[in-house]
Amino acid sequence: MDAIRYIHAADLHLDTPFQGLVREAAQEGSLVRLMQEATFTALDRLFGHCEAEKPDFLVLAGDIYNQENHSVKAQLRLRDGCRRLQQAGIRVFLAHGNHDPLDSRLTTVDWPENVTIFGPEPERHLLERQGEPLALVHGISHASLREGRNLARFFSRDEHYDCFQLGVLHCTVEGEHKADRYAPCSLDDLRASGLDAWALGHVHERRELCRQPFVAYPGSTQGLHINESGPRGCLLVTATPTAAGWDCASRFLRLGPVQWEKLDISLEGVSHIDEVERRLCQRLESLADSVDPGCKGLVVRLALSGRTPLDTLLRDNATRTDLAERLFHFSTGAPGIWIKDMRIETRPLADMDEYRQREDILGQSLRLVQQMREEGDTLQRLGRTALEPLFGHSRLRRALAQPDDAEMRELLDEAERLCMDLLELR
Ligand SMILES: [Mn+2]
Repeated sequence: MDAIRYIHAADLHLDTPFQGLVREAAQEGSLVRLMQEATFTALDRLFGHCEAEKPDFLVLAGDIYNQENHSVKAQLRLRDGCRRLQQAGIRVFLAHGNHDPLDSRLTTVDWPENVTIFGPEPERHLLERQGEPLALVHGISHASLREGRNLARFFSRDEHYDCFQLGVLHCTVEGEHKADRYAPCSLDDLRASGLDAWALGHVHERRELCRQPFVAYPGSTQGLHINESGPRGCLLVTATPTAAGWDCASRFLRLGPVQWEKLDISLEGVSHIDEVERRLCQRLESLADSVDPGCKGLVVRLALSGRTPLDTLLRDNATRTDLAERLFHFSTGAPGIWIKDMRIETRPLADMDEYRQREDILGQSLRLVQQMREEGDTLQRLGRTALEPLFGHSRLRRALAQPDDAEMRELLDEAERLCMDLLELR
């Protein structure tokens, strides 16, 4: 038996509008167009890689469309690409996920013959090479928006075929994403199927969960928000037969042209605003130098930290606007850099110990802050009381998530800075 090669992509979220971002970025036309087309550029690159690498087949493991009512644009662009692959003799296997379940409103698209769309019940499709079985591809689509079934348990190896067997599934492997329960399953469920490999979708971070069977999430093809940073793309998997089963190795291929990044910049001891500008420019330049040529745009969150006498100045909105304006020329570079926002997490240079010893209300407040920092219980007790009007409110309670420990600590830091700003006589 020969090696088998397939390209595995998932979570394409075609036609994601990036509305909020596009509204904010109104001043820079080319970046806006880049964003609006980003998920489609990723798709075109995916088909380009298929044509160049000539894998045996392509797998799309769910959340192909961003919305339930898949846009006509997205469907037709996908169909165009599948036609290209038909010309190249490449089969396409497509499963639907929680963002694009089967019961959602589908426009009638006449898919070319090389495309297989999995239905709501498990299916198996045989691929042959020169009349010999090459691979058996198992798959299923989410039937509805809230697919709560353990779909992995529907899969089992077909012993009639002595060939590579792959499962295609949009699911949450337990321990990966605690909060959501879309088609949950465990790694043991996947192993129990007896399949040689799994091409999964749903988790937007690229992750290899197991070597044998080979279980992987390729991650989103284009980062969708600031928490999906770094290059995004698909996996080119090569499965080689060995005495002990199939040995799989994957290679990452970048697809999305827009990359999200968070830059933490320390201003510890910096006392001149020129130096702030210099550091920001330097970091943005080295970020731009570090990315591969497939990155055409960077959307960046800047977080400024450290103890600096400029703390108060930096907290002034006008300062942030002025600094952002000074960085605007980066937007026309290659790649173009757009500053999404600037977070000020700096602290004043003051000698906090000295302040804490004062007998006035500022000293008392700062001592209390320190106590809350050291004793988690006090922070929880006093903090929860302070937040009670929000979380006790019948309607707000449903819209807000309770802050976790890290968020409570951030709130405490913020409160400390407010005390310094409001209670210190200047
Ligand atoms: Mn998704």
